[in-house]
Amino acid sequence: MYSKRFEKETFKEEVRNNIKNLYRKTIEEASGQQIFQAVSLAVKDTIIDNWLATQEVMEKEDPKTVYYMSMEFLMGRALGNNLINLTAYNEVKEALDEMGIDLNAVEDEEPDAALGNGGLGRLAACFLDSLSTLGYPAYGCGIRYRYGMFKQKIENGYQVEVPDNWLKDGNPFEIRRDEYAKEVRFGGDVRIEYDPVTKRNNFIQENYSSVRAIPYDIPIVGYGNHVVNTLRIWDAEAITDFHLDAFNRGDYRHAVEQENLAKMIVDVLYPCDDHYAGKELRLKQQYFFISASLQTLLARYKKKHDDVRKLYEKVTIQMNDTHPTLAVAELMHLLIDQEGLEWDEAWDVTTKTVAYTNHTIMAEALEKWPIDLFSRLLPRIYQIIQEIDRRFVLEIRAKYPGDEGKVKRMAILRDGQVKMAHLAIVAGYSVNGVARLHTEILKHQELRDFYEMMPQKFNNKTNGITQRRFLLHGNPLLAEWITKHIGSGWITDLSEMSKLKPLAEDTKALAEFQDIKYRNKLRLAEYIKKHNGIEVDPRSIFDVQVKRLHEYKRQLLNILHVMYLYNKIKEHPEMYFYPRTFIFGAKAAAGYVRAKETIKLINSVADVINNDRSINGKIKVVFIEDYRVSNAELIFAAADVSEQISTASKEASGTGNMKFMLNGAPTLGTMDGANVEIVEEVGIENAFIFGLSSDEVINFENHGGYNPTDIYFNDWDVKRVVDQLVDGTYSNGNHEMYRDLYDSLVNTHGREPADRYFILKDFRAYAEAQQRVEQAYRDQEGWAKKALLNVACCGKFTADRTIQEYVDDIWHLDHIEVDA
Ligand code: Z2T
Repeated sequence: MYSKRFEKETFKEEVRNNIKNLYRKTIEEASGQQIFQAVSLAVKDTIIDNWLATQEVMEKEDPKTVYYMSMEFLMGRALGNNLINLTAYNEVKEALDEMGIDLNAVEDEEPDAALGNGGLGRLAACFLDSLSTLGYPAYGCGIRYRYGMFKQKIENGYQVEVPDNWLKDGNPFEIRRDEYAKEVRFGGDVRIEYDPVTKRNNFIQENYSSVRAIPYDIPIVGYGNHVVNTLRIWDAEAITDFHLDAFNRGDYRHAVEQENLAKMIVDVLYPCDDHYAGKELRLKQQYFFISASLQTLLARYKKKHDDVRKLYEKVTIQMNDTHPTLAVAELMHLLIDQEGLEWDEAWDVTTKTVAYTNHTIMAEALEKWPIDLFSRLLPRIYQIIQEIDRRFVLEIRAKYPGDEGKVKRMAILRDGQVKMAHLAIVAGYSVNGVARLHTEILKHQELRDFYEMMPQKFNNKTNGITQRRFLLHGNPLLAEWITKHIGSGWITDLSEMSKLKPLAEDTKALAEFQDIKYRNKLRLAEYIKKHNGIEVDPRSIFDVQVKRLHEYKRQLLNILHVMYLYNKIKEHPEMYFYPRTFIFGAKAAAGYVRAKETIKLINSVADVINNDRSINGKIKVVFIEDYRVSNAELIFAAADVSEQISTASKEASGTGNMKFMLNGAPTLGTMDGANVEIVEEVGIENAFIFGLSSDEVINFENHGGYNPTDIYFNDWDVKRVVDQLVDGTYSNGNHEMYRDLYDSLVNTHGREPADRYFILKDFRAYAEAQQRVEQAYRDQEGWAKKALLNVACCGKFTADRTIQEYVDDIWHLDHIEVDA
């Protein structure tokens, strides 16, 4: 429709035909899900034309391509986004209207593709959108989990995890590519065999188990440019034929084991955000998709080139955190054992091809695999890592003679573990953090030994988000208003938002802007009414914290402050107080007890406060069930205040913070992650900043922490809310329900200090910043101005800018153009 001209009647006919052929039904008889499938297939038809055209250009021009390796791609829904990027949203909406079909309702039939936990996975999705939109050749490589991120139900205030069977009705946008299947081998042993002809040792893996990796391709549509890149995610199937003949003829048990291995491997996404669980199955998942992806990448390269020593001229591999770091050793393995390169040649290629992005400094996220587990599962890969480590340790000793501390701190193999971050840094030609502050902390704290030894590798790439999904699609009212005032250039050049600045002095424009926020708040209020049964006042301040639940993100600080406000209102009913709706949305990792307790606490506080008629609805607390990409789009559009209150130094970047800014919600936050850069862009007077600095936090940490009991015993408001965790106020008299949260604030636990995340330390500063928010909000026009300036100054935070920096500084990709 878009490469061809959109033809409304043809499109309608296609939808009708799809329904007839797929379901033997008329439109009137078809279910919502069936209409979604039929519409999506009609849209896919057009996408495929562009996809083929892109493929043809790539074939002809042989451009340098990035392979973005990630265990997670948090894509959300595809239909609406594809229509937006095909610039056909409004036309299709109209066509469907004429058939009596509401496009919004059709979109709501699509399950989110939730193949990710949170920030890291969503970042990968935003990056793919920008790569296509900017016209850069790219593959996303990942896993086609049968079950994505769990669905969250709230039962009696507690989180209950429900399996996410997202493929139940089929995914209309994917294409299975049987012809590109690859075998992936696990376990067994390595036989070393001398070859007198080549005078080399050959390394032969034997007695292994294997699975067949089958790719599914998903189109990544660029905005208005006919470019369609590919997200390739791998499914696993048992190999039932040849393997049994080769080594284990008639070994039924082995055949069953392989069948199970295949089923298990892609079964489910590990729901741990920022946390390393050390599970063997996770390592299998990592090797599975890395091996399959690298085999394909190499095969594709060899179709056009006969010298693999120059791989890096056409290919770059970006590793999204350490999860894909096996790519280093697998590439070495393929180059040496399959392509016949010498070690030094293979190392030269590998270290010019792979690059690494770090996403956290949290120690509990570091991947450190036990050597026994690792070497059993991946015997050849382990040998290669041993050799990489041996040579690296020699280098350390050459550079720092006599300094065994360096070896101890930097070796890849140490204390019976394989340290994946060290491997990624040693092999990577680039190491980047995801916000300026984060990169500085990496260079001068967490990774300082590596930075000292190889400073040229280190660089920063501040994260970004796609305005196509999070404004153009998620907030159509604001998108249209912006376009009315400054044109549509912002859709592909977010720096154009600065043209909105003069409107901050235009009373009429400010009133329109505010009215749009109000209508978006009404839309969210309806959603809340429908899903929570809670009435919220769209005139109240919508104060929102949505992100994964984590102690360092300090949802506990937020809810303790709500408890504190409630105490104040109860004590001083006459107190002037601007009505607030505190909105939370968060999934907790299934095994993270304190995080789950915090969810229960938020819901209990909500129950008590929302049902207390005496406070006249001045405070409402809402916990939105199953926070995910699709409802996030509604939430950002409706937010007045963006809560970004992590303990300074702990949040590598944050990306939700940018989505709020894009939708005109000022930040209430600490000087952490990308908040620092947000404040720099918008001006401190248009944000609400509080709390310890990262230097102060790190300083406390390096000197044994701080003592929260001083605060607890001296600040009576603080003591009161902390005590309310164990006095039954929010637990129907049960004193034990929140004991663990109470303890985490005031007692040490073994090596864990009391109030590790400085919640009590920052409490007063936070409460005071919240006061400033209220003061500012009372001045409606002043607030509108701040909110509008947030939109006007958000240009830096587009993923388009981030991707262009990756291209300029790291990837050096060729640009492609695809004609209609
Ligand atoms: C994740 O979402 C993030 C970091 C991780 O470290 C793992 C996961 Cl699943 C291993 C987040 C960061 O917490 C967040 O600050 C950042 O904005 C995001 O990655 C994208 O870089």
